[in-house]
Amino acid sequence: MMESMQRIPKWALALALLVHLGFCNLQLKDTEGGAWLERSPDWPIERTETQWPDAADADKVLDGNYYSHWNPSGRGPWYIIFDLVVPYTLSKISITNNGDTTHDVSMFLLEASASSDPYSWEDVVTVTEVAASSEVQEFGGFSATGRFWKLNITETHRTWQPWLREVNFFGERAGRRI
Ligand SMILES: *[C@@H]1O[C@H](CO)[C@@H](O)[C@H](O)[C@H]1NC(C)=O
Ligand SMILES: [Ca+2]
Repeated sequence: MMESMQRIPKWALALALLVHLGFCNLQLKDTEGGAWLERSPDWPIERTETQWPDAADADKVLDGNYYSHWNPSGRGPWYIIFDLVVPYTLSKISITNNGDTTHDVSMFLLEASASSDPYSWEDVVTVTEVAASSEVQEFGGFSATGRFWKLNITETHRTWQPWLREVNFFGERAGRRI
């Protein structure tokens, strides 16, 4: 057994390994179904208002700038409705909290709707354990399709309004398979 193994040239083993890794990669890509979406500041079409529409409106969660955040008014819940323009099937969302605990999201609901006139909201996921942290936090384990997405922040760690730095969506255009 050992003797016959030793006769296989090293380059052939390396090649087999590379082919194997490549294959696994492709499979992974396929089961994950998508990518982190390129975002547009025009996506928020409704949101809880802010006293600082220039500096801290909902578009600030989509600008790729860690240092800008959405600072909505009121005592909650606070929400943003995103219009992704075309339907997407999403399977993950990520949010970046401020990291000061006081203004960090602790719970949110995500809902999807195919249309806006009227909306027909369907529950997608309820997340009850968002950490008080300024790290990017990803939440998956769902798959839903819609053009309109509602992020409803139902609780923060200290009941103050959220200072939400960033939101990202992972998925792919609905009805399109690579
Ligand atoms: C957000 O969730 C709360 C609790 O379920 C609900 O009362 C409220 O109406 C929701 N807000 C929106 C904009 O859907
Ligand atoms: Ca930002």
